[in-house]
Amino acid sequence: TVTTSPEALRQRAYDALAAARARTALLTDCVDDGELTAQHSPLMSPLVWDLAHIPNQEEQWLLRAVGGRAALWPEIDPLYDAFQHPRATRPSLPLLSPREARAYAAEVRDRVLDLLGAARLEGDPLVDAAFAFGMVAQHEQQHDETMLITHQLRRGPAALSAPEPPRPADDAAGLPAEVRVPGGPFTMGTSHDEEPWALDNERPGHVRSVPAFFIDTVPVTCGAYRRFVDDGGYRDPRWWAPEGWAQIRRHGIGAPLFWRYEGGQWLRRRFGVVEPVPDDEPVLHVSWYEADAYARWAGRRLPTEAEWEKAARYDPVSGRSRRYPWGDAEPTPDHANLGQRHLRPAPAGAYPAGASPLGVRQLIGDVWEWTASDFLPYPGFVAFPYREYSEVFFGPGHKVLRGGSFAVAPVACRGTFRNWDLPVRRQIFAGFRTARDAG
Ligand code: AVJ
Ligand code: FE
Repeated sequence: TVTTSPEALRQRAYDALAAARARTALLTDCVDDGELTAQHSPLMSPLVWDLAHIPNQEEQWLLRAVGGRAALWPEIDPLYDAFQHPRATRPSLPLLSPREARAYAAEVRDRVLDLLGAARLEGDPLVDAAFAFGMVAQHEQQHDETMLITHQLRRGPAALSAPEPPRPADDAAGLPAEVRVPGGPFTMGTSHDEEPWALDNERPGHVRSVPAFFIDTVPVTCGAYRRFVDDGGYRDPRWWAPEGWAQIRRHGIGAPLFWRYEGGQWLRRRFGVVEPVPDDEPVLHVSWYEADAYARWAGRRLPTEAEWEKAARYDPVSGRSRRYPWGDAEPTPDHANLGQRHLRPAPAGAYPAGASPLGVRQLIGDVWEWTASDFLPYPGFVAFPYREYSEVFFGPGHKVLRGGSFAVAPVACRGTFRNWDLPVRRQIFAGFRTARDAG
């Protein structure tokens, strides 16, 4: 089911690298140098940090690790090591200027394309099926999503624009609120044979069993979430995990990030524009604690990570797990809202062609979905190619998110893809859906 000819893989790698670079340019050419070097929020790096971190990682993994070349500019490595400098302190580092960062990125990319043209794409796990090239394209796209979060946090007039997402499907109003997923085993995770560019934490594939459960057909909408807010949900400790209650009290939180109540209605700020909160759109910018509290208020719970993946991939007819809810084919604009094609989630009930075999919608794209689960390794996990991608984050401190937002590129999104973050995090493009036991 997956492309395997070396020429097709080489082309796929070229295309993935080019798409990532075009998006990086889109995100950074629309603002001036002052905006690139400013810190728009202590939660984020200045954009110019990402602009040079991207080629620095590309140089380390492709030119040095795969190509065996010497470092182009070894003294800058520590500046762009995410573990050495927290985001809040990055503006005070002697970073490359926007012009230097762009020149560095172009020089690295020129050499990478020469390397890709000449590399034998087999024999070593780093180059097998162009893995390292795919990993680097995914890395750039992940930082593009991070830069889009910085755009959302930035004050001032909009710098980006995009067409509106599709309307809900004709049958959306008649969809059942929830779907029953049968109990029993299914295959969770994947392998490099099935998914050549899967990252280490998605592997290995293994059998999991989950009891039967019900899961929401679509993500929780702003309209549903507003009822929780209006019902006093943020003032009642019954719904909240103790640490979540402490966070909302400490910071005076009473609604999703970017929402405000004004003139008798809920408004939100979205990429520099203030607009009424749209009732039919999946809710965004809630922490894990807010998602958990809403679910408890609604008499439900968050799905576990295994439940989410079974709902997304399990085909009850064949018994096998698909690459995506709709099948094994790569995402098209008919399947899912991905790649920053739109600057918002599509309304609940859109993308009927992207539904899972059991009829669950919008699992891929629109909003990252918080799950109940801690970020943990699968049985047999092996860190590859570096511990700092996944392994150092395993543990109860991070919760898993699944499915990908409108800001995730197709290359960094699939039924097995795992994201994670702190349960207090709100600026990411995260929402959720709820579940309940069927028994
Ligand atoms: C997987 C999205 C949590 O952005 O912190 C980027 C991805 N890792 N550079 C992050 C990543 C190294 C990572 N997440
Ligand atoms: Fe990075």
